[in-house]
Amino acid sequence: MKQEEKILTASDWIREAEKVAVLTGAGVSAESGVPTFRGADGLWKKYKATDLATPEAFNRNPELVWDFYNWRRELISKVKPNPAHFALVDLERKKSDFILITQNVDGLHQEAGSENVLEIHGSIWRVKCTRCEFQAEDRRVPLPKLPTCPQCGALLRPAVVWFGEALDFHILERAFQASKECDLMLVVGTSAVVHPAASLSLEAKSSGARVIEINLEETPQTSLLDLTILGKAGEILPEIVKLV
Ligand code: BV8
Ligand code: ZN
Repeated sequence: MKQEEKILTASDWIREAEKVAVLTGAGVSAESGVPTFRGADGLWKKYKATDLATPEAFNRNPELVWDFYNWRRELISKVKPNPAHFALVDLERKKSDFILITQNVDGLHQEAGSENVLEIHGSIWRVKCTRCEFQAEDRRVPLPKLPTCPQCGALLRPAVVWFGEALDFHILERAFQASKECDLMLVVGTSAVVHPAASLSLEAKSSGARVIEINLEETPQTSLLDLTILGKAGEILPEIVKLV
C-alpha cells in the first residue's frame, strides 16, 4: 500500500472507531529536539540510561543520577511541543472517547493541550521523597544539588519509574483497561521494547482492536499490527488527523 493510501486508511479507521486509545513513546518528542532513548542520537549513547535510570544507580551515586535528570530537565525546559503533539490534541477534540497513554516523562503532551493523559512512567517535572509520602511538581531548572524533602529532610528523587521498578498499579490498571476497551489504538514513536508498556498494544490487538503503528522504523510488533506507517510522527499524524 502506498503512503497516501495508508494515511487514508488510518483516517477511515479512526473515523469509524468508537473508543480511541493512543500509546506514545520518545519518538513523538524527537521533532521537538528531545533525544530518544535508542535512536541514532539516543540518550543511551551519552549515558547508559539503563545504568542511570535505576534505583541501584541512585543509591550508589545520587549526584550522578540527579545530574542526568537535571541535564534532561534543562534540555526539555527549552523545547516546545511539535506538530505530532498538536495533532493528538486535535484528535482528542474529534473523538469523544479518547485516552492518551504515554511512556514519556517530558510533559509535552499536556503542554500542547492534551487532557486525558496517563503518564505510565511518571513525570520528570515531579519529585518525590525517598522516605515519606511527599511528592510535588517542581519545575526549578536546575534543582538544588541533592534536593531534600521539605517534610522530613530525606533525599528527593525524580518521580519517574526506573528500570526494575513497578509502575503505579492504578495508572497501569487504567492503561490496560483502556487498551482492552478501545476499538482502535494508535501507537506512535515507540521502539516497543520496554515492558509492560509494550504489552498495551498487544492487549488492544488481542481484545479485537485495530492497531495502527506510526514510527520511523519497524519494531518487533510491526508484523503483529494491522497497519504500520513509516516516517516522522510530526508529518504523518497531522495528515491523518485532518482527514478524520
Ligand atoms: C518492571 C522513565 C517489574 C525513566 C522508563 C527483558 C525482557 C523484557 C523486559 C525486561 C527484560 N529485562 C528487564 C525487563 C523489564 C524492563 C524492560 O522492559 N527493559 C527493557 C529495556 C528490555 N522494564 C522495567 O523495568 C519496568 N518495570 O518491569 O518492573 C516489577 C514488577 C513488580 C514489582 C517490581 C518490579 C519499568 C520500565 C520503565 C522504565 N522507565 N522511563 C526515564 O525516562 O528516565 S523507560 C524509557 O523507555 C522511557 O520511558 C521511554 O519512553 C521508554 C521506551 O522507549 P521509547 O519511548 O520506545 O523510546 P525509544 O528511544 O526506545 O524509541 C523511540 C522510537 O521512536 C524509535 O523506534 C524511533 O525509530 C522512533 N522515532 C524517532 N524519531 C521519530 C520516531 N518515530 C516517529 N517520528 C519521529 N520523528
Ligand atoms: Zn520526606
